Amino acid sequence: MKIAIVCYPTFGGSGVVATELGIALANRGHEVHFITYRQPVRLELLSNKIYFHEVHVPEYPLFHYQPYELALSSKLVDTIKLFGIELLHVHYAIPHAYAGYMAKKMLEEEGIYIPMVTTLHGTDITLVGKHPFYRPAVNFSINQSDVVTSVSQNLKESTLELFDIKKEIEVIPNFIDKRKYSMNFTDCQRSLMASEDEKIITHISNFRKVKRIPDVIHIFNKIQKQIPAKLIMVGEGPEKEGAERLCEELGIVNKVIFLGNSNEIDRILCFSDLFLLPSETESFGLAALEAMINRVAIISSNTGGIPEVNRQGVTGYLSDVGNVEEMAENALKILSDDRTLEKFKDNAAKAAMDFDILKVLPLYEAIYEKALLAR
Ligand code: GMT
Repeated sequence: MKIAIVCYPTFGGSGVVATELGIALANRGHEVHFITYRQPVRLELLSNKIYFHEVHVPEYPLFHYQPYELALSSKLVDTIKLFGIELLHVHYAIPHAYAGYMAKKMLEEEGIYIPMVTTLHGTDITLVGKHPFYRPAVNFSINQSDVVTSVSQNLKESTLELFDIKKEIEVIPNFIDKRKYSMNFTDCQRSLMASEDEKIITHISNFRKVKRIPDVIHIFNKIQKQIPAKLIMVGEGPEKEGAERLCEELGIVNKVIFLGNSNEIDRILCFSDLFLLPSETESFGLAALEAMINRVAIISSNTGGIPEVNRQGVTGYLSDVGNVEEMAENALKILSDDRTLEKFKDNAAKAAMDFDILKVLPLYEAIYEKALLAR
C-alpha cells in the first residue's frame, strides 16, 4: 500500500506514534510518505520505503496568521498525485483532518478518490478541539473521515460525549516495539546519574500544564525525605522554568536533574526505577508505556486512558488527580523494598507486551483495507 501520514513532527506522543507506525509499516513493505512541516523527531533513518515531504508555508506580511492548513492541503494534493498514494492517515484532528478533507475534495474534482483515516490522540479532543472556536470544524472533519480511530476506550467515550459524532470510532491502542528498546544494553550508565544506594525516579513530558509538573516535584520531594533518591526530568516546555524554581525553593536542586528533550529515552529509562505521571488528563500515556517496556514501575493519576495502561497494584499505583500525598506513599511502598520493586518492574515490562506493535500493526492494516474497500 502507498500511505501518506500527516502528523506533528515534534516530541508529542501523537507525532511519536505516527512516526513509529510509519516506520513499522515500511518494514512490512508498505510505501510510507510523511507529510509535515519538519522531519519527525524519531524519523532518523530514511529508507527506500520512507519518504518525507516538507510543507513550506511562505511568510507573507499581510497575514497575521500564516495559513498552514492551505499549504498542507495543497502539498497533500500534489504528493498524492505524484506518488499515486492510495490512502491518507492523519494523526491529530486539528488541523490535519480538516486539511485532509480539503485535499480529498480537491482530488475528487480530478476523479481521484483517496480514503482518509483519522486517529484521535487526546488533546485534539479533550483540551483544544472542544473549544467552541474549533468545535464545529473538528466535529465536521471527524465525521467526514472514512475511518476514525482513537488511542483508548476512554478517548472514544470522551469524543462521543463532547462531539456529535456519526462515525463509528474504532479503538486501536498505542503500541510499543520491544525490539527498539534494548533493555539489556550493556552501556546502561546508572552511575552517571546516581550513587548505588539512590533510587532513580523519572518524568518525561512536554512540560505543559496538563502534566502537573509541580505535582511531580512535590511527590519526589516527599520520597527523597524518606529514602535516598534522584529525579530525572526529561523534556522541554512552558512549565520547566517554574519547576526549576520550585526545586530551588524546596532545597532539592542537587537531587533533580533536568535533561531537556531526548531522542534516547531508553538510555535514561534503562536505569530508572519509577516513572511519575500525575497528569490532569491523558488519553493514553505513551510515556508510561515506554517506561514500562524498560522495566520501570508507574505512579500515575487515575485519569483518562491511563488505567488502560497502568494497572493498580500490578504495574504501579493510580491515585486521584492532585493527590500528591497518596502518590508519594505508593511510590515509597514500591521503592522501600527491593523485592517489591523488582516485582513491579517485572510486571510493568510484562504488561507492556500487551501493546506490542506486532499485535497492533495488523489492526491498522485491517482498517486501511476497510477504508480502501469503502471506495
Ligand atoms: O500529552 C501531550 O501533551 C502530547 C499529546 C499529543 O497529542 O502528542 O499526547 C496525546 O497523545 C499521545 C499519543 O497518543 C497520548 O499518549 C497522550 O496521552 C495524549 N495526551 C493527552 O491526552 C494529554
